[in-house]
Amino acid sequence: MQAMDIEKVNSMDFGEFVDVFGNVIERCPLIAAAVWSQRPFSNLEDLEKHIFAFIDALPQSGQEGILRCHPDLAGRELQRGTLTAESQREQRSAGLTNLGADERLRLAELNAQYRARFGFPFVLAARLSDPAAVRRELARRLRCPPAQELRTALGEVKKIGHLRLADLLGAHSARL
Ligand code: 2AL
Repeated sequence: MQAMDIEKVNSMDFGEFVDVFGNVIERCPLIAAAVWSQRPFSNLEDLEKHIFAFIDALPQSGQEGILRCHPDLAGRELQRGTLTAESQREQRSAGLTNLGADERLRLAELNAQYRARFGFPFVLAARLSDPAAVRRELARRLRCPPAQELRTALGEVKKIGHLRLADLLGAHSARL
């Protein structure tokens, strides 16, 4: 999709806005739906601020729900080809789409341990990572206290959302 400016965003009706921004937070179009009523936005950062404030204001169950909407890294959905377009691109750029069978199995084991310990999937901004770093972070975060881990994971959700928004709004454009 072509990069767009903030005037264009502010002129979108509800349906268009949710179509365009519904996956800024993976599989959570409700967030875009809620934030639409807070327009006009002054710029990309302002739109992002409203999205993040919505996440921060959720009860813990809602925040965990957001994490649970994320597919595993190098998991079954990648194998089956059922990832969202954004997730597919991120996992590919992290080198997770062409792992060897051993490495995939090792990650699946760590992902399963993580999910068993915290009750939600391991989330990390894949575009800023690579297979070795994913494995290292998974092993490290497995040992973190649950309250801290929830905060870390939501921070990663925001990094993913930031990069997705930047793609949509052309953050490098002179207009912004
Ligand atoms: C993801 C994903 O789908 N994209 C990304 O950057 N991270 N999933 C995850 N479990 O971390």
